[in-house]
Amino acid sequence: MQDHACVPLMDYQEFPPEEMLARAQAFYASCCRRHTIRSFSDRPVSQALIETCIRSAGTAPSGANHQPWHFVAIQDPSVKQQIRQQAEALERSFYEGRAGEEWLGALKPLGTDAQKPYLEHAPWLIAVFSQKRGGIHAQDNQQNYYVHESVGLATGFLIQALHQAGLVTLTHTPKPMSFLTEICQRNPDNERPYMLLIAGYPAEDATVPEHALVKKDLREIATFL
Ligand code: IYR
Repeated sequence: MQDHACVPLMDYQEFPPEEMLARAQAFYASCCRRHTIRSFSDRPVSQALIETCIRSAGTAPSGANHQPWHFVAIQDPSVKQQIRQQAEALERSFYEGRAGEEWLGALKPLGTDAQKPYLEHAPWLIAVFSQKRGGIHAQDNQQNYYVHESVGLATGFLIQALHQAGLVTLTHTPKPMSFLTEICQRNPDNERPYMLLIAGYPAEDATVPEHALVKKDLREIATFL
């Protein structure tokens, strides 16, 4: 018995089976062309484009549809400069020992270090925040559920939306990220920084580490019963 309000599913699109496989293959091919980039051009990107990609992120499934996320999209050079300063200070202590040998060893093939010039060069930084309390309306104050899973899904949607639009991204997680709460002026009692995405065009000499091209085979990531 359904005692909740519903509307008929009106926008589902069915495709013929051959077309389905071709569409899945085309999407997979596009996913294969997505690379995490650490060298960005300073070419501007319109706010309208970023807004549309964030709208896509906002369609992600979430616990009780509470949409427990907030995106702060930053193009202001002085805010980007503050973020770079704080992130690089944290990263210096990370690379100078806090990370430990095993972690530093795992990062070696990526060639990362404490220098994060892209935090100023890239046209957009998008700080993703998770919310402990909320609801389907922004002003609600109910418990949120599966917050980490929900925000992870929305962030994945955002990365894919930016890629499909023709931009490149870097997922950056300085540790701890609490400085983002202050710089972005978010409420620390309810919101936690989840991730910082850098978005823009790649620099002309952008590279992809060979290490990042190694993807597990289907048989290693999936089991069919
Ligand atoms: N946050 C650091 C270190 C780092 C950690 C992981 I795990 C990576 O996949 C990449 C980098 C940095 O941004 O350099």
